[in-house]
Amino acid sequence: MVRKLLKHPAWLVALCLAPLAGLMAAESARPNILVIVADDMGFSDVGCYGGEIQTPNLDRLAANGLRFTDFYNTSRCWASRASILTGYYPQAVRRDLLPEETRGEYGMFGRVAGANGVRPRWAQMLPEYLKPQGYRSYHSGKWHMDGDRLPAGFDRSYSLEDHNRFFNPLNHFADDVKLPPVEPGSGYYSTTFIANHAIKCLQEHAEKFSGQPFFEYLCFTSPHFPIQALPEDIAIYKDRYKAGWDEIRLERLARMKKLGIVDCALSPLEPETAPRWNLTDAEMHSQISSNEVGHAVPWSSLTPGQQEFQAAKMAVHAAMVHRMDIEIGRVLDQIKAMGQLDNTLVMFVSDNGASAEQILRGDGNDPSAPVGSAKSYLGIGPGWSSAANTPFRLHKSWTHEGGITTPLIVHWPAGIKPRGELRRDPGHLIDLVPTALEVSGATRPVEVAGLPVPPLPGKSLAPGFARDGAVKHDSLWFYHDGHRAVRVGDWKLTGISGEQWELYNLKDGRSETKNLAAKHPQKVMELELAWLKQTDELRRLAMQDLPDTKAAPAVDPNAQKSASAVPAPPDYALSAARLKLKPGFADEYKKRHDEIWPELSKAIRAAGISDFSIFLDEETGTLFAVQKVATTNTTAELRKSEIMHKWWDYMADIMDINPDNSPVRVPLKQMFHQD
Ligand SMILES: [Ca+2]
Repeated sequence: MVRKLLKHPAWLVALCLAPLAGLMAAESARPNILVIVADDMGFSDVGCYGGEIQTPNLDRLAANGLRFTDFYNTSRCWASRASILTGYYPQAVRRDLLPEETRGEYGMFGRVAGANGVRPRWAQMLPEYLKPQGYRSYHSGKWHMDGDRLPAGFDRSYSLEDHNRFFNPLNHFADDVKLPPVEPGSGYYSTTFIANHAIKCLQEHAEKFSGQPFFEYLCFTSPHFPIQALPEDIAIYKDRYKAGWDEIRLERLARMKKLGIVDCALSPLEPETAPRWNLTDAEMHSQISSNEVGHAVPWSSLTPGQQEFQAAKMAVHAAMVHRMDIEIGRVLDQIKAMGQLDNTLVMFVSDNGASAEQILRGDGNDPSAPVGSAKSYLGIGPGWSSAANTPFRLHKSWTHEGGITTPLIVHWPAGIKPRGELRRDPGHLIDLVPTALEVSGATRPVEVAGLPVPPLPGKSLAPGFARDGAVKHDSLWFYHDGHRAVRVGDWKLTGISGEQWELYNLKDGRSETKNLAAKHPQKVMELELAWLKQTDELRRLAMQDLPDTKAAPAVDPNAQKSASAVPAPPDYALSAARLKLKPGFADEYKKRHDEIWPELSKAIRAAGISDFSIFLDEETGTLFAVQKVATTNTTAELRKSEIMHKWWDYMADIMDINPDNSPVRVPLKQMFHQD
């Protein structure tokens, strides 16, 4: 019989509410808030980050505000939106998958998580927090969250839920009510329509609610694939990209260095790496064009026909960003006409890096349709995605810098004195909610529906408005689709799914070309532990309102379909340590565990070890320490990377014993889970 004797207290993310000292004068204590989100836009696409695309409106915001150079998203659409709106890492609110769940939509012992995940009730969205401060909230554009907009606290919403058609969407909603599909050729273009909706909301606000502040959440679907743009915008760029992606990357890097955005070498192209769900080359050639290219190969290796086709695609990408900037300008003009531009906190970000995806959805691709027109369905592919993410490595969905870095332009003349400065403090989309809370004076409830509301992991950026170096995170954590990373100061540990960790000192260059993992194994271990701790904590948060695993939904053995869709919890956990005890110790331990535990837990906490439980097997007189991160399907993966061995040695060291020198599998049915 195994009896649970000890349970460690949960490891908590540090409470990160910024000091109120960063607040500006009373008159700007309740600024309007405008969050603008681009979709799949690369780090260096806009002009003020080194791009050749004309973005005068964003450039003007940057010149009169701030640009952050080391700001991060989550590398994927829905995950980033969860962070922007809730302030949590997406995994904490079941809006992205944890390591054991990478191959399916069902995690958390049968609860849906990921792109279709449902937030815990405590994970409210920003409008709910702003409402008591008198804010009215408007949403215009992409949503990609669970639930509808009005129940989340928005007063008005235009939700575009068709990610395949820029000219004739089938699925879109006004104030959560479905609208009729748009007829092809009716003059609709989503980027313009989304801005029109925002302007309409702001006009109504000026008419009826001018005494109240507003929060406008403006989410464009540009330049996400399928690349589709207005012919007049495409015409501006039709010859611009004939020089090819290698040349554009060099041009961009030169401008970025001049602007002070980065100071590093250009990462090499990675021809072997493309999204695993992309069409094969053969499929691309038969279904799209014989001139389609599925890999980031040198531009000079392309045929003239390929070069022409590829240059035409990038002209559409540029046109999409170009039009988005024009529409942002129109929204800003409306705010200016209301006399509110000075006291509106504008924050512009991209939800992930540029995308290398080349797939077919929606109505598919008509090979006879002009590139970028309504009937074409194209993605820019890995070559141009690498250019859009200059000078960084890889693309949307990876956790190398190209996937997770976003521009952040902040503009708020009434609240930010510096003009045109750069901010190098690393930050993350989880910081936007704390920032909005601080500038608005809003607070969050301590409890929702009887459930405690966990502290936010992000930091308010407000102290950074005055000076660089004022916003410090202990660490920033990343996980998506098997790729993972953690950044602590200038150090970054990152890994491609199924591959070894890579270690970089970003101070030496953010292009991640010099892997220091072999040179600094201690640093690898230190950062790995930081990543594991955070992973553990996010799992705890995601599951804290779920039933105990013993009460997980039963899998009907006769229902094969259901059994495969909702996997049962894993049968075994890998014990990090197995301690052979002297005879008689079991009884003594049981009697005295209340006094032994405080000492033991103190030592464990001091060593920085996170979630685990200790179990006593009375029959064999064995003490097991089971690290919670290992109670998953990823045990094999973790063991491969030798994480378990490190934990094991760590435990042995702390507890001053000699562990049995082999990992042991503990049947879960013999264990009592944490509640
Ligand atoms: Ca996206």
